[in-house]
Amino acid sequence: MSKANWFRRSGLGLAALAGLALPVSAGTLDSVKQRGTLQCGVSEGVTGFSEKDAQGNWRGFDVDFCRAAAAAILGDAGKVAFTPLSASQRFDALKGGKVDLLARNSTWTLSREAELGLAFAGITYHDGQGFLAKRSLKADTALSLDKAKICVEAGTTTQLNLADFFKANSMTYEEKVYPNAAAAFTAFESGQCDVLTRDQSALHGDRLRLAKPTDAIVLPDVISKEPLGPVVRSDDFSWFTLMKWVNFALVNAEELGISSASLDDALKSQKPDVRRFTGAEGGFGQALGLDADWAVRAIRAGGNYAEIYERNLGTGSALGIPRGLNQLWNMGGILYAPPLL
Ligand SMILES: N[C@@H](CCC(=O)N[C@@H](CS)C(=O)NCC(=O)O)C(=O)O
Repeated sequence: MSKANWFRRSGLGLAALAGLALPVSAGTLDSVKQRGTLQCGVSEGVTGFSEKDAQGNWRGFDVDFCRAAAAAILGDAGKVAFTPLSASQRFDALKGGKVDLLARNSTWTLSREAELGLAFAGITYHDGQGFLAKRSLKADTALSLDKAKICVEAGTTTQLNLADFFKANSMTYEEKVYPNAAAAFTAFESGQCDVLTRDQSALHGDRLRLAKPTDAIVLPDVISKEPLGPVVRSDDFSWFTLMKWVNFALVNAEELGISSASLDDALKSQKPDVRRFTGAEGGFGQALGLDADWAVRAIRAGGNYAEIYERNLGTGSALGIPRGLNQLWNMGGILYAPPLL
């Protein structure tokens, strides 16, 4: 891959290319414990995933992952410092040690692991890229977007997939690139482009934010796989293991029927898998460098996967996105967590 192309694919900034973003060595768990705060990188505002509410509190699906991790490690879901990061800033910030964890609607790709030295701690949301089109364009599928003006954010898989899709379908488009999602949205709203392209989950929120939501439609096509998940540096394997198991604990809790409402019953349960989850058996907390009840604390923070999903993205939210692929593997979806064994 040419240097320019590598740069483009990686989304890395100049600081990292110049070697200024020095790798941070192992020991993330100890640093977090000493500091007493988990530093979590989130988006600058993606409805349902991470955004500040009217009171200035961070809310969302990614935010709740950070809180579950802080509760598992520090025993307090409030001990998180959130750093909003644009798409182009996010991996430099993680590599440079500005954050311990990135939970920022980031897609797991080969280049981000092999070229940037990062590791995805599993998948928390199976997404895909879509298009929000002005109704006046009269497009009913992505294949009718030939020659359209399309707004997109820099430093994203979105920009790369857009190019691939038009090339593969022998179509052309006029690309309008913006440094962050807010600028891309404003440009779309003010008519600088006919189409806005983003992960489908975020497009539904964008449409609702338009002055007249009925002026635009989310096209049915999904043109990519966007497996979103938490990201860490690849030089700290214990931290990577811990973040993976926070993710798996949230999913396993749903599968085991352990929710924030039923935690107290779970603590009395005689079922072996539930006892391992609560730390009554197994000693897995210690193996992770945590207390025995780490997983219980993660659930107490904001519930299991289903509770986090429904509150932020599903039935309990304005977005109302059906679980779809993000349903458990034994309920018709593809969400599958290895067992706590
Ligand atoms: N999942 C894709 C796209 C993620 C992304 O950053 N999308 C933009 C919109 S295309 C966004 O949500 N930006 C929010 C922000 O800039 O804070 C990736 O990892 O590259």
